[in-house]
This record gives sequence, C-alpha cells and structure tokens, in this order.
Amino acid sequence: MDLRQGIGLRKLGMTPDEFQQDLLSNLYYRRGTTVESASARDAYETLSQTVRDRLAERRARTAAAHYASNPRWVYYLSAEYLLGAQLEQNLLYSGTGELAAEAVKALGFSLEDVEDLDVEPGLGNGGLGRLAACLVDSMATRDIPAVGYGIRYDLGIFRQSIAEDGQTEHPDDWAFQGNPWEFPAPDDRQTVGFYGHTEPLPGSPARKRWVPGEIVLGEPSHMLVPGFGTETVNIIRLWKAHASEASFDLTSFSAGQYAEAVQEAVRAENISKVLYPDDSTELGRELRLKQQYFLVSCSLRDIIRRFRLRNEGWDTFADKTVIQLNDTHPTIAIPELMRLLVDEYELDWDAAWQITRKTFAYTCHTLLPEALETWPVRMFEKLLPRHLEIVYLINMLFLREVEARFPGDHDRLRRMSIIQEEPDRRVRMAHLAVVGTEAVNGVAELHSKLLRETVLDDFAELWPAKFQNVTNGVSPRRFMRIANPRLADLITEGLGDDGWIRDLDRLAELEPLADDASFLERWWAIKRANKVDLAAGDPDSLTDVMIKRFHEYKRQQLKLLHVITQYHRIREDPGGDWVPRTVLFAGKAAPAYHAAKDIIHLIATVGARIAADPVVSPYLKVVFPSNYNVSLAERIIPAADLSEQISLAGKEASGTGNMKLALNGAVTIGTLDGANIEIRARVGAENFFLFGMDAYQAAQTRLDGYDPRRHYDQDAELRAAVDALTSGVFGDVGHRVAGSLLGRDEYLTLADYRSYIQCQDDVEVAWRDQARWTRMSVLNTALSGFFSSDRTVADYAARIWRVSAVPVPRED
Ligand code: F58
Repeated sequence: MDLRQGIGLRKLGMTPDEFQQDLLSNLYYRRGTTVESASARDAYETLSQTVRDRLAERRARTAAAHYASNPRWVYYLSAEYLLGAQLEQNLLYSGTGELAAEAVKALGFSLEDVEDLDVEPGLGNGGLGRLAACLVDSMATRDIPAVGYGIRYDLGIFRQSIAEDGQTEHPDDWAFQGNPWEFPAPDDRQTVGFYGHTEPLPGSPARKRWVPGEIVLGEPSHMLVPGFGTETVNIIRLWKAHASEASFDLTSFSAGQYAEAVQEAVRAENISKVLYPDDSTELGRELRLKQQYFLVSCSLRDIIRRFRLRNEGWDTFADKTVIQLNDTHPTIAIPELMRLLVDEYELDWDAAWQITRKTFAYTCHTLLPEALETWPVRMFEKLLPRHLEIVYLINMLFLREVEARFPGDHDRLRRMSIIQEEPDRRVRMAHLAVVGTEAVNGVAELHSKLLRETVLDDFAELWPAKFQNVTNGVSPRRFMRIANPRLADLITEGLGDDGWIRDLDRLAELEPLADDASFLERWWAIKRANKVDLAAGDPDSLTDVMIKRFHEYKRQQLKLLHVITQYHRIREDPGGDWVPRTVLFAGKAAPAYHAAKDIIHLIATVGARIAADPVVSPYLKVVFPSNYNVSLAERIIPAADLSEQISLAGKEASGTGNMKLALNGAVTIGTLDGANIEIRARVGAENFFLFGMDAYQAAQTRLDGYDPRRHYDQDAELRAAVDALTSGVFGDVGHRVAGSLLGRDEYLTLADYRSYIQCQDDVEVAWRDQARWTRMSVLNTALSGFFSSDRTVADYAARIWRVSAVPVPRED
C-alpha cells in the first residue's frame, strides 16, 4: 500500500462507546494506570490524548492533502504565542465535548474538574502574542497551508499576584507537569551557531565562511492547530534550546567540579528558558538577541527542508513560500536567508536578494519610538559577525537606491540608513524589515496611516505600494463560542443556525432584534448571569472593565482619576441617586517598568480605601483580579458592560481587547485611537462613547508646549483628585504618580480628563435606561462581525500573501 495516497489509517471512532474504549486504552497502555486508581490528572492526560488523537488523524489527512498539492505556504514567524487553554478549544474543534463529558464521568470526574487542570501556555506578553494565536486559528479555519514558528519557553509570562503593595512576579513553570498537547520531533533538530568569526571564500567576493564560536541545538515540538468547521489541522512548531553533547565537560565532572561541567550546557539552554516580559531593560539584551536568532535560524532551515520535500532548485522558492514577520523580533531572518543562499547554497548576491525580498512580509505593531527595536552594532557584531557584514552590504546597496532617487539628500540617507550613527551605532531592525520585505502592514487604519506619515514616512515615499493596512481581528470561537456560551446560543437561536461562528458578518442579521423587547430582556439576563459567574461585584451594577497590559500610554491612571472623582462626588452627597459601578482592572506591568507598577499599586490602595468606606462602597467597588491571562479574559469579557479603551490617540496601534469586548456586547468608552475608530464607524457613533483629543490634536498640543498644571489649576474636580493622591493617605506611591502627572504628563492625561468625566456622565445617563443600554449592547455585537480574525486572515491571504485555500477532503 502506498501510504502517500491516503493516510493508511482507519478513522477514529466517534460513538460514545468507541470514544470510551480509546480513553480506557490510553489510560491502560499510555498512562499505565487503572480505573480504580485514576486521579483527576490521569483523567485529564488520557482525555487530552484521546481528543488529540482525533485531531492528529485530521492532521495526517491535512499533511497528505498539502503534500499532494505542493501549495504556496504561509510561515508565520513570531517570538510569542498566547494560545490560551487547549482542552476546551480542542473539544470544540473536534466535536468531542459531549463524548468527553460522558467518558470522564465514567471515571468518576466532571469535565470541569478535568478542564481545571489544563494550564494555558503563556508564551507571550499581550496583544501581539494573542494576535498570533488568533491568526493561526483563522488560517486553519480558512484552509490555508501554514506553519507558525515560535520558541518553546520553559517559563512563560510571569504569574502575577496583587496585594495592597502592588504587583509581585512569580515564575510560570507552565509545563511542570507535562504538556499533553505537544509532539516532540527530535529528528528535525537543527544546529545553530553564535559568535566566532568570518573567513573569505574563494570565488565570489560576496561569499564568506562563518566559523561560529558556540553551537546550540534547536529541538522542535509541535502543537496542533485545528480549523473550525473544516478538516484542516495545521501546526505551530516551537523550538527549545539544547546543549550539544560536546558541551558537557567530562574532565571537570570527573574532578568533582559539577557546576563547571554543565556550565556551557546551562548557558545554551538558557536561550529558551524564559519569555522576556519587558523590552525596557538593558539587562539580558544579548540573550534576547540570541533568542531571536535562535528562532530564525531553526525556522528557516526547517522551511527549506520542507520546501525540498517537493521542490528542487531555488527558482520557485519565493513562489512557494511567504514568511510573515510578526513585528521586528524575527527580522534577522532577512540576513539569515541571504547568508544561507549566498554562503551555503552559492547563489549570487542579486539572485539571493531577489528571492529574499519576495519571500518576506513585515507587520509592525507599534508607533512608540522607544518600542522600535535597535541593536548595538558591537553586540550584533560579536554575536552574529557574518550577519552584520550582510546587513552592511544590504544597507550600502539600499542607500545607493535612495541616492539615485534623491541625489544629494544626505539628511534623508542618514534618516533612512539601516545603521543609526548617532548617538551610538545601532542596527535599526524596522528599517531592515522594510528594506528586506515585499509588504509592510500596520494593524488598524489609523496606525497604518500614521506609519506612512510619521515613523516610516521616508520609506512610504520611496515605495508607496509596499505599505498596506490589515486591521486586526479576534477568534469568534474562543472569545464568543467558548467564552460566552449563553450569548452564543442566543445568537444561534436568533439567526437560526450557528454558521455565524465561521462567517461573522452574519451577526448583522441580529440588527432587527435590537428592537425586539423580549430579545433585549434575554440579552440583559445573559449579561447578568455572566456577571454572577464572574462574581466580581454586584451583578446589577455597571461592570466597567479595563483589561490590558499596564502602560502609561494606555492611561489606566486616567481611569483611576475618574474613580477618585466618583468617590469624591459620592462622599459629598451620600444620599444621591448614584449608579452603582464595579470597576474592574486587570493586567500585568513589565517587572522593570516602575511607573506602570506604581499605577497598579495605587489602584490596589485606592480600591482598598473605597472598600473600607461605608458611605461609598455601596455604589463604587474597585476589583483587581490578579494574573490576567487568556483564561481570565474569557471570564471577564462576557460579563463586561463598559469597555475602557482610553489610550492617548495616536499611541495604541490597534487593540484587540476592544474587539473582543464589543463582540460580547460591551459598549466602548474610548478615544479616536487604533481600531476604536473602526469599531465606532461600524457600530455607529450613537452606540459608542467618544471623548478626548484625536491624534493630530494630541500632537499639536505637544507642539504648543503642553502644561498639565494649567488643567490642574482650572478644574476643581481634577485638582481634588490629584490632591487626594498627595494627601498622604496613599503614601509615596501617590506622590510619585501625582508628580508624574503634574510634571511631564507624557500621555496628556490631564488634558483629556474633563472630556472623559463628561463622557462617563453620559454613560450613566444611558445606563439608567435599561432598554436603551441593551439595544446599544446588541448593536455592538451585531455590527462588529468585521473584527473576526477570519476576515483578517482573508485580507492577508488576498493582499499580502496571495495564497489560496487547500481544502482537505473529508474521510467518511
Ligand atoms: C500590540 N503590541 C499593540 N507588543 O500594542 C496593540 O495595539 C495591537 O493590537 C497588538 O500588538 C496586536 O497588533 C504588543 O503586544 C508586545 O507585546 C511587545 C512584545 C515584545 C516585548 C514588549 C512588548
């Protein structure tokens, strides 16, 4: 039998009996235990295996279909993936939820007990990492042949605890008890070099030999990424660093010097030890650059290996391959592909450059100048000497191109160079990414526009066609169907079927139901039930949520000023007719970002003070659940009434939490920033609470010489709020935050304060009219279908990747 004609395997059973049998067989033969002694963990592991096998069978058929069609592939390179918990998603995508519940019940457990043991791999920091997870989900759902490459960090994003003194970080040893969702693939191990020197090679002067000074092994494992409502199962491949055998120093060990004996091995394995929660410290920067090259080197060799399974030569490489760079973290892939093609495969420079440029595309996720990565030339040279030579050559040829277009414009050459000269010599990764790719995109309309007008304006002038926008999106499976089953069921009932989960534009068919009183009642009741489940506060109060990383530009401090203002108002008029609010903050701050940690600390302190105040606490409650992650987001989002998206305009590239909240019927209060603008345009201005300056007004305010004191002096309520911080009640941290607001107030918090407070007053007027509010909520859901990551992926596929779907035949 030629196995390549099919997968050579019978389909796994989907009756309760067959599923149960497979679970038992996994319990006995793989887990090596018995029904009598099975623990909840045994049940979790065996259930995961039983579900995984069903996906693995689809995976085998997917691989067969892909092999047969030799398609154009998308390779998504990302240093981060915030995948969320796997079991519930895989139950849904494999259609085994009910079978599973029955089967574990027979072992004496509930499905919820077992799901509680499913730890989410926190291999990302925030939006960018979660976007990667949504995009791979949607690529599989859209039958796009794709592999996501990343790093298998031993320790993911830190676990956060919150106390009245703020945030404390703890290591996240997420796979401590094993990870049933991954398949190690030691045979596909790769060898990665670092340091060393280069030597000339005879023949072409462009070629060099790189003699690395350190060798590390990259061992892959993969996780399955099923599509929803389709047969495709793609994979993400995550690399873990291993020391080579030679790194163990037997002589030292024999002499009893155990630490020395493993020193080199420890150094090697540190590469994939921990996810960087921070880009603001100098410490360990070299290790981060090492991580980036490690990811790139392993992944590119794997991509080439896969290309060669069906293709020969290099002529078709760029036709069969598109590599999407998720921000600049994997940008060394550009010089690395040049090195492989020129030095190892002996292509001439121009041919190699043509291939390279055609292969890559780059997504930028920021506008903050300090978040644009640069590496000191000296560090780059020491770690990757050959790559620096290649970057120099790329830069020289690029600057020649600029000079030809703009002769004599030396200032422009200096601005555009891949190498920054002043104040110190650095490699500008965003410039390298723009020069070495065919397409560059921002992640929301405004962001893409501002990239063209500001940060990358010179490049947009040189290559206007290269610059595109692809507005972000989120997975409706995870953030609606799984997170909010009550609402999903009501929507399915309203629309007549559940096809909307794969075709989110269909939510628009809910629009007429926004005028149906009984539908509105049910909608309201679901929101209330979700609040009861969340148990964060009074389910009849306005649940006001701000969930995202802590950063000054996102302005959690503005929300805090509103809380304090509300506190003052209630104290002044305890008998007033106040709208009860539960204000929920969640999110992590980078461990070295002291200003952000101060804000967390202050929120916790203010929250405790309000809780202790019998006059105010019936109307105002601040809650701060610790350790915000995907699983916690899935509990908070369905319960939210009001979505806080209050960044200073021009700073938030897109946001994706804003989309998740709108899709779950939270109404946004927000600035004209990132994707808020597109949300407002779709749900309608009357269903969105807008306040504050726009990006151009904010820029102008700065140019005019912004003085936060002016606002403080002129606005009594603002003054009272800021003064409360320095009254002594909130200690040093109150002084520090107030000092920063009155000093520089970099993100113009005080300038937007009054407009924000007025807008919050409008929110309360709307909230008092339950029918009006619920109507707004329904319309937010109905008109946000555009924000499905399925649409995002369709946009990338059509405009950037130019790939087509390869459907996987169903096996009956
Ligand atoms: C985020 N960036 C943007 N960076 O801030 C957000 O507006 C956007 O919606 C999202 O990307 C997806 O496009 C982001 O999450 C990071 O997490 C950095 C990763 C590297 C370390 C520092 C944080």
